[in-house]
Amino acid sequence: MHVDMDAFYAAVEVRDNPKLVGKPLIIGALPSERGVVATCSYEARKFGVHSAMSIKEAYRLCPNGIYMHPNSHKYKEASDKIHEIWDVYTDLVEYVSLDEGYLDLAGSVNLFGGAKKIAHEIKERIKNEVGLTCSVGIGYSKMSAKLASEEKKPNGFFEIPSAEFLKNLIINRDIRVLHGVGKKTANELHSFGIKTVHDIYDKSELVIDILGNNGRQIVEFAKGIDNRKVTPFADAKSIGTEQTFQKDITNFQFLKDNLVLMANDLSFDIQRKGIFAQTVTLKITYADMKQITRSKTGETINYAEDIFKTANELLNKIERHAIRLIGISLSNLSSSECRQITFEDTYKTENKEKLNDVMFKLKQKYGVDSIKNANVLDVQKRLNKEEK
Ligand code: DCP
Ligand code: MG
Repeated sequence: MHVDMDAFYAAVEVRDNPKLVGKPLIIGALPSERGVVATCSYEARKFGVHSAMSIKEAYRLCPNGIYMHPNSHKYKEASDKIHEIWDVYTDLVEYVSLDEGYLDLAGSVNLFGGAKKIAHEIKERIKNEVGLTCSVGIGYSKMSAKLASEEKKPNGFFEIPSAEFLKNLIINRDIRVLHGVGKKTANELHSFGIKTVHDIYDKSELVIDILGNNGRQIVEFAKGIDNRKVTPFADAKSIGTEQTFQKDITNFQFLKDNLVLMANDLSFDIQRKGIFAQTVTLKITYADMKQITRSKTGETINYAEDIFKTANELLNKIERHAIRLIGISLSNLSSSECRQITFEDTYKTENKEKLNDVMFKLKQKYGVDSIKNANVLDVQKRLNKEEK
């Protein structure tokens, strides 16, 4: 099963403010600021606004829309509740993002009276308990389930029971419908006259000639063959967060302060999922749009201070020009800790662990803002002042 929330960030805002119901709502930044559209309500989509478009372009298309900054804490909170509902039905859940996931129901489907029943129960519970709508797809594979959930969006339900059914459904569609065919691959294939899934059947040898192994995969997907397993979160490749600034930043203390907060958020995020990261990557976009990433791989970590320490080391090594965006991502994720603790460290480590544990539990129970380290408070104060 694939579940995907409808217009997720926008839907949370509409839920919390009835004045927004039925309005074109754009989440990302205000029209006077720079930034990109994170998402928008279906009403705004009618004007051609979509995710990842610049706010400037969105404003040109939809000048009467309502523009808002994202409230990430709120979305995370909603997402947690949604994930908890999924977890009732199976422990094989692959959380793709805050609002999207795959559920392998093979082992539990009979227990709950069938996949269709589970789908409707999940929709109902998310509506009643979280106040949001989602689209649910049932399939015989990951790709078919995902396509099924997209088929009747928003508030949809659809089932693709077999490869035969899938093939009939997509045969005349653009190749972009296939998993693994992004913009770049699509353009390349288009230039050889391969536009629809049908063209892939006709010219499968050519697809393989052009794209090699990747082409072989795409031909399989076109035939409805997809043996990918639902892999629970620890197998996800990376988890990250980033921040685009309203003005270009040359003040490195300001950047460091932002890293502290990001490390704090990421740490809570991965601890909640019970995972550790071995690689920390710093992503920077300079004012001239040049992008760089710098990574460091070491012991497995999940504490905010360890994430910050590595990110900060990486920041100290980069060229110092004006910066437009900064981000941290964590990868090489695993569900078990693996690090060397020296004998002298043990006492210190134990205390650190106890403190972390208590703080983590408080945050889980009362929200991420319920308890903070003094350094995080300091940073927040400094950043608030800076913004004023
Ligand atoms: N998101 C983002 N930037 C993007 C794409 C998405 O910040 N480029 C965020 C905002 C979305 C959320 O992730 O609300 C989920 O992404 P989806 O692609 O599932 O889009 P929506 O849930 O908003 O809409 P849909 O109903 O099409 O699923
Ligand atoms: Mg969605």
